[in-house]
Amino acid sequence: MNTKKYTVTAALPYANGPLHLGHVAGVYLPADIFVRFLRMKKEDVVFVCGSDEHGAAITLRAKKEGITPQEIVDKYHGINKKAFADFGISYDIYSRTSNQIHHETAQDYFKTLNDKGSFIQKTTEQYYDQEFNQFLADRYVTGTCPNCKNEGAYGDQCEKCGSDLSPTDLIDPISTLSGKTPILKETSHWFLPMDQHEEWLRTWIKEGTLDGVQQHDPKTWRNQVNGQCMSWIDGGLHARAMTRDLDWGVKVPLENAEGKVLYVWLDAPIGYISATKEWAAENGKNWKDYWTGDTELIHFIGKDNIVFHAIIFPILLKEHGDLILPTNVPAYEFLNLEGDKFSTSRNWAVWLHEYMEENPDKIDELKYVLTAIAPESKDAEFTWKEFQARINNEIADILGNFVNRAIVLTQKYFDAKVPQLNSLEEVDQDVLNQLAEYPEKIETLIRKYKIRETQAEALNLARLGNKYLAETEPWKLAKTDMSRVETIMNIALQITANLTIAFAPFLPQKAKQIAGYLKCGELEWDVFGTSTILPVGHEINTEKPSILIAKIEDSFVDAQVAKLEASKAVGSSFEPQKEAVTFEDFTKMDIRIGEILEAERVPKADKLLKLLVDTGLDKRTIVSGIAEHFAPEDVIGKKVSVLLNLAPRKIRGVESQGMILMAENEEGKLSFVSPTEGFGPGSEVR
Ligand code: B3M
Ligand code: ZN
Repeated sequence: MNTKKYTVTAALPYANGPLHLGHVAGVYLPADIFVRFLRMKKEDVVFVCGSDEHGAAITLRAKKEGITPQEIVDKYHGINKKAFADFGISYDIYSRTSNQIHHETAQDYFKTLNDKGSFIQKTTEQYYDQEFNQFLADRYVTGTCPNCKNEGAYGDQCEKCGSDLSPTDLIDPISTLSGKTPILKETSHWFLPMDQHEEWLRTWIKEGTLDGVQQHDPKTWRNQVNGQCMSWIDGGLHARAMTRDLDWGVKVPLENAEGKVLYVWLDAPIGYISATKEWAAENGKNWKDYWTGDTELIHFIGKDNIVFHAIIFPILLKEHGDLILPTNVPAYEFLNLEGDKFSTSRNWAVWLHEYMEENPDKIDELKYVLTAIAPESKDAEFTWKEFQARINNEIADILGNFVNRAIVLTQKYFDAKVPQLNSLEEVDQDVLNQLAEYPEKIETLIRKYKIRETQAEALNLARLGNKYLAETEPWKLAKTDMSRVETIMNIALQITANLTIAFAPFLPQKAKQIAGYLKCGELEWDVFGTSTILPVGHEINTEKPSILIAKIEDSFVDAQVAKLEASKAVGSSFEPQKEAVTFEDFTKMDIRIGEILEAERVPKADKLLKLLVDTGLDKRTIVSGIAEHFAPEDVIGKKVSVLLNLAPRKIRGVESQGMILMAENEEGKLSFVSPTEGFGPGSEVR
C-alpha cells in the first residue's frame, strides 16, 4: 500500500487585517493549485492553514483600533476565513492559534524541547515601561534611527532606511504605551542557540541530507530560498529568544514564568501541527501520519518568512525528534500594485473580500491573472490594464474561443453527439501525439513548483486545439467531406475534455463549466492525455453554451483604477486616523469659542504669536505657533476655537493658558476653526 503523504501548509496570516491580492498571488493561490493537483493525482494530502493570532502584530493593531486583541482576532479571522472560502481556497482546515488545542500543543512542544535541553535560559536587559508595568516588545519602542536619523523608527526596524534594529539601538527611545522614556530592566528568557545548529543546517540545505540520509532534492528548492538561508548561515546564526514578556499569547508552561508567553514565531509554525491535529480528530485520521515517516512537508510562504520556515522551524522540528523536516519551502517574492507597493496604512491595495463582493462572477478570471503574473522568481506587478489584457487575449480568446467552437460545431453538424473517428491524417496524428505529452509536461512542472509555467502549458493545450481547427477548417470541409469533419470534431472534443483536467487546479469553476457543456462529469487524471474520453455517440449539451469567459470592458478597468486612486488620495496626504478614544476621554476636553483681542510676536521666536483671548470666562494669554501663517494685525478680532483646559505651559518664558485649534490642509496651510455669525466668546464646542 502506498503510505506516502503530503502535508501542505500556507503561511498563517496574522488576524490583524484583511487579505489583499499580494498575499493571494504569493502564497495562498499557488498552494491551493498545488494541492488541487495532488488531489487529482489521488495523493494522500492535507492542506492546512489558519489565523496567526498572537504577537505584537495583533496587540498593536488592537491598540490602534481601540479594541481588545481578542476582538481584533475574532474580527479578522472571520473576514479572512470567509474571503478564502468564497475565493475557493480549498483548505482541509482553516484553524486559529487561539484555539485550546493549539495552546496545549505549543506548550507541550515547548516543554518537550525544554526537557531535552534545547533552550538556554539567559538574563538580559530590556526596555520596561514603568507607568504600564510592562516590558516592551520591539515594536512598542520607537525612537530615532541611529543610521538615518528618522525619528519614527521602530525597535525592530527603521522603515525609512530599512535597517534591522534592536530597541537598544534607538536614540531617545520612547514607549508607545505611555509616551515616556522606558527604563532598562533585567528579564530572563529561553533562547534557542541557533549557532549550535549551523553545521547540519548547512548540509541539509545545500545537499538535502540529514545524518547522511537524503531528505529532499536541493535542486528543487528555489534559488532565493537557498540563497537567503546560506547568507543567514554564513553570516553566523545567533541565539534567539523564544519567549517574550507579554500578556497576549501562549503562556510559557513552566514555573517562574509569570507574565511570559511563547515568541510568536515559535508558536505560529506549531500552529500547522495543531491544525493537522484538529483536522485529524474531526476526520478519523492520525495526525502523526502526516508529520512522520514517508511524508512530504511543504510550506508555501512569502519571502519575508524564509528564515522562520527554512531555519528556525526545522531546528525546532529536529530538536523535537520524531517529526519530519520540510521537503520544500516554496517562497514567493512580492507583488506590487500599479507601480507601488501594496500598503495597508496608505490603503493602496485591492482587498480580496472587496473584490469578491464586487465581482463574484470573476473569480477564476482573477485566479488566472494572479497565477500568470505570480512573483515566483522575482517581484511582479498587478495592473488592471494587464488584468484586462490577460483575460481578453488569453483565456477569453484562446480557451473560451476554442471550447465554444468545439461545442457549437458539434451541435451544428452532429446534433450534439460525438462523431466517430475515421482514418487519421498526419495533422490529426500530430495533434494526438502532442496531446499525449501534456500530462507529463504538466506534472513535471508543477512538482517543481513552477506553477506559473504549468498554467501556461494548460493554455498551450487550448492553443493546440485552436491551431488544429484553424488548420483543418472543418466549417469549410462540411460542404464536401463530412467524414473528415467527423474525425476533426471528435478530436476537438477530446481536446476539450482534456482541458477540463488541465485547468481543474487553476480554474476549477471554468473547468466545471466546460465539463457541463460536455456532460462528461469530473474527469480523472488517469485519462488525461488520451483521446477516447468521450465515447462516440455521447450526447453533449444541446443548448447554446453560455459564455465561458466574458471580456473585460475598458470601463471596468477605468473604474478600478479610479477607485484605487481615490483611496490613495485619501490615504497619502493626510495622517491615518489616530487611536480610538472613549466618549469619556472626549468630554474631558473643554473647547469653546474665544475672541482674539490682542496679538504680538514673541521676540526671537519666528513661529510664535502671543495672543490675548476673551474666552467668555476670562481674558487669558495663549501662545500659538501660527506666526509664519498670520501677521498679528490679521488675527485681531477673529473668533476661534480654543482648548481651554490644556494644562498651562511655559513657552519661551510666557505662560500659555490653552490652545488655539487650527485646521491644516494637504498643502500645510492653516485656518482657524471659526463659528458662523452669532456665536460669541464662551460658546461651547462639543
Ligand atoms: N503570520 C507572518 C505573515 O503573515 C506570519 C506567518 C506565520 S506562518 C507560521 O507574514
Ligand atoms: Zn533609518
